[in-house]
Amino acid sequence: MVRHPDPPMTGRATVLRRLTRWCLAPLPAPPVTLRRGPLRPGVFRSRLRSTRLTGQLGVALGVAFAICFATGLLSHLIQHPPGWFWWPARPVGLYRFTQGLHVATGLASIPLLGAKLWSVYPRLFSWPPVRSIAHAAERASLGLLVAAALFLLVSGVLNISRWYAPMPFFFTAGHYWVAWLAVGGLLVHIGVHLPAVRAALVRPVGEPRQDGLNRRTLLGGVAAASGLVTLTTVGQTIRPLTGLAVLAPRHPDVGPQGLPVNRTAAGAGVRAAALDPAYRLRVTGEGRSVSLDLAALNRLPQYTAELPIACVEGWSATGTWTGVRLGDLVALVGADPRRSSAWVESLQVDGAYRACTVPPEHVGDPLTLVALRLGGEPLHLDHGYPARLIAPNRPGVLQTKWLSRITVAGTG
Ligand SMILES: Nc1nc2c(c(=O)[nH]1)N[C@H]1C(S)=C(S)[C@@H](COP(=O)(O)O)O[C@H]1N2
Ligand SMILES: [Mo]
Repeated sequence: MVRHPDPPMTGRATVLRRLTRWCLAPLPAPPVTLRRGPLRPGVFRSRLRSTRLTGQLGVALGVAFAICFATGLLSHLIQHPPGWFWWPARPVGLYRFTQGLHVATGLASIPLLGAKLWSVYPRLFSWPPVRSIAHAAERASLGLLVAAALFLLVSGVLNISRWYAPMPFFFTAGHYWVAWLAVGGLLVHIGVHLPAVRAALVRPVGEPRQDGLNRRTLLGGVAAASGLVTLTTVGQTIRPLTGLAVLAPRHPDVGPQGLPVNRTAAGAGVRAAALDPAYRLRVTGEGRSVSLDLAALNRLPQYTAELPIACVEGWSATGTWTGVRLGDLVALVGADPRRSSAWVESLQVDGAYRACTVPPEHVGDPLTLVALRLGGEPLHLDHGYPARLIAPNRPGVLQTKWLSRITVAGTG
């Protein structure tokens, strides 16, 4: 009898089955003489640790990370908008809220992550260290998740403290890409552990009370720590809590004209150009161009708006800004503000925040100003004298100071 070869599907299925079996096959146990120190049996005795505790901390941490990731991704999209993305100019303080939430949930995650790692770290020393290839892969992905989560929290804290020396990479790019690694690792982690966590979260009937009480005390302590971190930092964006913000690196009312300064004129190397009597703001449209000195800017209709500076670093503060509507300048060169975007450049020659694009929603918004005054006085040199951009619902990095040129482009 002639034997036919297996049809291709069956062949592939066999390979898959073999691969799965190979991945799950128990590996030979390492020699018992290696079982020393924390690898000895019964070293970790705390009765506080349980799947239930780990699960509850995991749920809290998962929620905090999800909010942190969503708000961080939003901030990234606003700063680097792909074609499909759209961000409105109203409500005025929406970005202030989402970015405040990003930094607050990140900070509140620190005690949660600490407690969660404490609750599971004995598993690092489980015996045998790897049971199978699949087990090794799961441990590796968990290692990646823990490393990514620690990286995000540490780099985030360094960023809001404006301490860049320990970060030999561009903060925003590193923070952004590692967030994707963390999300991938988190999804794998949730997929692997969901059944066990779900079972442990449904309290088994007749669970001894005293254990539950201890666990609750611990959870209460962790919640209190997270709450305390939030309470002592969130005042950098919520004005009535400013007095409590002892851990916040920035205070929203400390700085020239009662407002913090992110980068000074000296730091940006623009002092001379900003103070030069020959200063002009050049507005260029398709085929038309105007050049305005400070007196000419002051002669245009002036408007006042209460708008926050909402820094990506989590601090924010409201100012009373007065100046010319960006839409009026765009109209001066014959363009329709509601159908134009503007490329706004600073006197600053280099640096990541020397220029930005203002999309039509913001160009056409009556609150988007080329501000000449703050709190009724001419802008302080460090707040962008002679003229700066201030627009509703935008990250601080997009509120360009020391404007030199506005290039208008129609959007059809
Ligand atoms: N030209 C220029 N504009 C800039 C910056 C900068 O570095 N260069 N920093 C931005 C950032 S990150 C913030 S938060 C705001 C802060 O404005 P303020 O210093 O007036 O508070 O300015 C923005 N405008
Ligand atoms: Mo900022």
